[in-house]
Amino acid sequence: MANGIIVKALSGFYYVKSEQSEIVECRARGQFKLKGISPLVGDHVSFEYGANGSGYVLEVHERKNELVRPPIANVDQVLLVFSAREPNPNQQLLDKFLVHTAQADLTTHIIFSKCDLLASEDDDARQEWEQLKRTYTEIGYQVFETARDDDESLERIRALFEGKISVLAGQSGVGKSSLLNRISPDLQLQTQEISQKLGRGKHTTRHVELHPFGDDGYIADTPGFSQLDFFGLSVDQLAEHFFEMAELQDGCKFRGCSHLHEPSCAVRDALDAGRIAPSRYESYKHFYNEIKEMKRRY
Ligand SMILES: Nc1nc2c(ncn2[C@@H]2O[C@H](COP(=O)(O)OP(=O)(O)OP(=O)(O)O)[C@@H](O)[C@H]2O)c(=O)[nH]1
Ligand SMILES: [Mg+2]
Ligand SMILES: [Zn+2]
Repeated sequence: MANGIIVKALSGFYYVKSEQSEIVECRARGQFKLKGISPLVGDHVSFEYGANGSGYVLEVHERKNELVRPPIANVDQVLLVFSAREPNPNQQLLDKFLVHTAQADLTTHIIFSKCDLLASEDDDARQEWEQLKRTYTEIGYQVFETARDDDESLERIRALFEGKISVLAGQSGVGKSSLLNRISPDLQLQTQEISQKLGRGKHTTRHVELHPFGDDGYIADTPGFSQLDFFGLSVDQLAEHFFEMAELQDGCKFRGCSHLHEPSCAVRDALDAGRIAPSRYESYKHFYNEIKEMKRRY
């Protein structure tokens, strides 16, 4: 038996990078299938060689962490890419994704891409954009901005990748593959203009793949998504994943305060005082109801 890491999953095949750095095309054939575990990119696995250089994944080793979307395991950090325009930012989706990665206990940084597209807009639009960015820096997220001809931010992002396993995630068309191509030109990942008619990306990247970066890092390019469901999250855990609310919760009068209607709620007080962004509170309320509704239906 040999050991390796799954670097790509496609049409029922797992591409395992062995300890000798060769890529072995494998099928799954192990006890883990009975337990309902399906191998993910990023999984450390044991495999055996079959005929003509292909192989079989026999065992999936214990995971450090895993994400449902994009499906990947054992990453050190998530870089969430959100474009300033084309497509326009969908803040609720951003907040939802931040809950998703917080639930997986993963460090997440935000990359606001395509900032060059704001240059032609008026002051109001630019101020609105500045406000959106400030919302996330004030919560404590590390925020990066990229633009077509900006090499400086690229260097900062490159430094972030050094020695780590990173995954890029975000809607289709925000420029994930383009960013990786600029950082590692050898990758030559496929990119494509967004549909001007629909204002969204064309789902150009179709699979999750880990690409080696530097001496011991990996970066994963992933397909864009525009929808995300809450799995295994109850309403009373939700506020924990809104970090600016989580740190205030102890100040609420009632234990298990939902921050929706109880009196003496520290979260709503902070909202009234302008210390919590109304957009974030809106997302919280929206998700709260969504989780409730999901529970009711299933
Ligand atoms: N103006 C501008 N356009 C950009 C920038 N980065 C990427 N683009 C364009 O955005 C389009 C989509 O880029 P992709 O890299 O294919 O987007 P993606 O996030 O990988 O999309 P999926 O693979 O579908 O998830 C391409 O036409 C890129 O040239 C940028 O910084 N500024
Ligand atoms: Mg792509
Ligand atoms: Zn409260």
